[in-house]
Parts: sequence; C-alpha cells; structure tokens
Amino acid sequence: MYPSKFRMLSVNLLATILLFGCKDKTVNKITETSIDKLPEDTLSIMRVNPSPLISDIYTADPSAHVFEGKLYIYPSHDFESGVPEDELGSHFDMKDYHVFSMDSVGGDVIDHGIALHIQDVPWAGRQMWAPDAAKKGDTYYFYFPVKDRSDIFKIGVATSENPFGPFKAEEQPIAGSFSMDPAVFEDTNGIYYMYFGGIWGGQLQRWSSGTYKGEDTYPAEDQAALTPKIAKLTDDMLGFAETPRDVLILDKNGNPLLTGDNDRRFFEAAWVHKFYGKYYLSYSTGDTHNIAYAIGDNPYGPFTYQGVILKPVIGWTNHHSIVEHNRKWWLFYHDSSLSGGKTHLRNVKVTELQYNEDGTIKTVNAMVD
Ligand code: FUB
Repeated sequence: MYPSKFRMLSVNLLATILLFGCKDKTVNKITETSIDKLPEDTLSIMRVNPSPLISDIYTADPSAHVFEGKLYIYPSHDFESGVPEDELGSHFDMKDYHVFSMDSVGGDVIDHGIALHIQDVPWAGRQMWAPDAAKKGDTYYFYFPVKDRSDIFKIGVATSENPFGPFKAEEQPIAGSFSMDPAVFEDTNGIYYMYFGGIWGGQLQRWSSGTYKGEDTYPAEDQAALTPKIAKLTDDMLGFAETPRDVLILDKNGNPLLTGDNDRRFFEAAWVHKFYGKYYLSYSTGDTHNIAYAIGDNPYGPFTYQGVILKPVIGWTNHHSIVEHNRKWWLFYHDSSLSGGKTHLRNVKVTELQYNEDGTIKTVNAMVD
C-alpha cells in the first residue's frame, strides 16, 4: 500500500487523465463497461473538503430547494440533549427546526431562526428528524418526522406563507404516514409525491405487516430488502392521495436488491430529482454509510441501481439532497467534522454535483485524509 498522500495523488492523476486529459470523447466518457473494469478507488474523482455552511449551531439532513430564485435549506437541528447513544438513535433528540437561505452557493447563509418547535406540534412526543419542504401556490409546506406520544414515528405537516416559516402544524400527523425521512418531489407536471421511510431507528421494519408491531422484523438476508415508500400527495398537500407503495430498487439484472446487500440496499434518506427526463432516486445505505443512487423512468420506479454519489463522511450518518441552482447541480450533505466526529452533532455542507456524459453521477469523496 502506498502512503496515503502518494496514493491520493496517483488516483487523482489517473482520474484527471481519464476524464479531462483526453480530447477523444469516447475515452473521456465513462461507460458502464469501463466503470466495471476500473478499481473502485479510481471512481472517487471528486475529492472535496468544503467548510461547514453553518457553524454556530449543529445542523444535519439538509433538504435544499429553490424558492423564488433563492436556495433554502431545511435541515435537522442537532443539539446535545444528554440522551445516551443507542442503536435506535435515541441520541438524535432534536426539538426544533431552523430554516436557512442563501442567494447562491458561496454567498452569505442566513439563519431565519426557529421555524417549528416540538412544543407547537400537538401530537409530538420526541425526536424531530430529517424534514423537507415544498411550495404550492402561495403556501409553503413543511414536512417533518417525529415520534408520537406512543414513541411511533409519524410524519407531520405544517404550513406558512413564507419559505422560512414560522410554520403552523396540523393537529394530527398525516393520516396513513409512518416511519421517517420525508422527501417531497414535485414532478414537472405539477404532481407532488412524498418518498419516506428508514430502517433501524426509523422503524420501517415494524410496518411490514401493514400495521405497527413493536418488534423489528426484517426479510431474510437472501430476500428482497425493505424499500422506501412513495405516496402521491392530495391537492391540498396535507395528506396522501393513495396508500403508500414500495419503491423497488433493482440490480442491473432486474432483481431486487437483497437485505444482505448492505453496500447497496436502502436504509434511509430517500431523495428524488429529475435530470433529462429520468428520475434519480438517491438514498443512504446506513450501516455502510454511502449515498447511493438508482435511475428510473417514472416517480414510482422501479429504479435500477447505478452506484455511489457520496462516499462515507466523518460521522456515522450520511444524508443529502440534490438541487439545481444557477445552472449547476448541488449536493447538500452533512458530516460531523465540527464536533470532532460526534455522531449526533453534525454540520451541513454543499459541493457541486457533476454528471458523466451518459447521465451517471461522478462519485464524491468528502472524507478528509
Ligand atoms: O437526523 C436524524 C436521522 O439521522 C435522520 O432522520 C436520518 O436520515 C439520519 O441522518
């Protein structure tokens, strides 16, 4: 093994030659076949180390959107509540949300203060996890997962006339909602869908029978893995217009990813964006810490697994969003660099996301050597 600096240099050099150094388009283009032939490290061509966007409070799970030409970030607000760490994520004990905005990446980041507090959600018990937002007409909708008073994750919705809130929560969680990590996608035809779900602490595995069971049930290692869920939203954006369906993620042979395929199967943090008519589902692989992605032809899928967008970051969790602004695509994500690696004290970052000519995404390696 080379010392790491030398190895990094050689990998970068090889990647640069492969991608930019040759004028011949057929070589410049990374195809499926060439990807298969290259050592995995060679694909980590986007080495980045941006500074945290926000450093006076801890923030995580950034859902970014463009509203009225500006970038808005809807993150979780991490803080030290003193709840001990466990496998269910009890130490992620967040109690409120802040919204942030910026005119463009690189500009000042404005903290708009508390947008929603757990005290103002009538049905909430504990743990405000990764939120998202959407705009329809003149109203902004804020979607958030929180455990109810029976300690079961549900998804709530709150509204405001402003993108930064304050948001007023509905009296009850969204009927038929469960688990966590909502991500709302507006298709180009104006239809809105919510993707959601997450295993382990996210409780998705407790809903396999259709109703909540207080015990964890996973498919066997050689069976199809649990998937994210999708539901079309009602016209008023406050509910599901259909029973949530499974979002299938297939390998390139058309077979569902298996429970034992920890490097590729879905764990949490689903996000969908559209690029040249294709639907890109990206998500965290959780215990293997990647942001992976799959491509499909419609919002419901199936989606075919493609690879890794973001390699593991400092900290345990990996959670992101993807948005286009000023003709560039941006990858918002978090790591735990500010807190010195503390799992539950994270900070939001952003870096550019780039596509290969065939529509696949260049892998980002944000781990500092
Ligand atoms: O922030 C709490 C949880 O950690 C999120 O809901 C997950 O996606 C993970 O990032």
